[in-house]
Amino acid sequence: MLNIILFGPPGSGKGTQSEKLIQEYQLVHLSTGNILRDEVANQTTLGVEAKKIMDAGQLVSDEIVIGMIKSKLQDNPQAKGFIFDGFPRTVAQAEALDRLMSELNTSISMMLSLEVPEAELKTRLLKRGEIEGRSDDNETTIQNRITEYKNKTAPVAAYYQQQDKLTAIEGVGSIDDIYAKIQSSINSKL
Ligand code: B4P
Repeated sequence: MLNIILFGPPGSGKGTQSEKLIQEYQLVHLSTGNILRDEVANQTTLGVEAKKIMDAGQLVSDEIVIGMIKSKLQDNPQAKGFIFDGFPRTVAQAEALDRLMSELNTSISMMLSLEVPEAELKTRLLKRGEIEGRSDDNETTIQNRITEYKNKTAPVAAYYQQQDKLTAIEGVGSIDDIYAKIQSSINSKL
């Protein structure tokens, strides 16, 4: 199985590049952000709670997102592999993912980390806020999301570096140029 983690700060292009990857490599796309936004849109009990946390720019609890990923993995027994987009975001989530992968007799193949300077992240997310009206794409929430990333999510890269699975990708430039770099990283490991 090909199991890829697409990693990076908010606005680094994880969702954007995932769309291209799933088409080419026929992987199942698991975006915890999208799953949570579906819960919000459907006004489930989880969605109502999650909306408050997301609008504050904080991370939803590990227990909830790990449970969501576990159930999506069980829903896709025939998958050729998975692309994890926005998960894991804490070391506890990374450890849980390793356990879930080993229960499926597989493992994480690689983590691709999109590197983008903070000023560019803010510009992109403010622009998306104007275009799509996402309630967490405003100046205060964006700053909180970046702070949460630095404190809780950035250490996840070291976790995969210790396993020799981390590849950094320069995430500034055209979407197609960035995708070409991702493609060549994946193809060199296939
Ligand atoms: P996510 O949905 O994961 O939000 P994100 O990090 O902002 O998205 P992404 O990084 O994928 O956006 P993209 O760059 O593609 O999470 C939202 C919230 O959900 C979190 O804050 C948290 O509360 C919660 N959550 C999610 N997962 C969680 C977890 N595991 N644990 C706890 N809580 C969790 O797009 C950004 C913009 O940049 C787009 O407009 C795009 O068009 C643009 N863009 C992309 N590439 C570009 C490029 N090369 N040049 C210019 N613009 C580009």
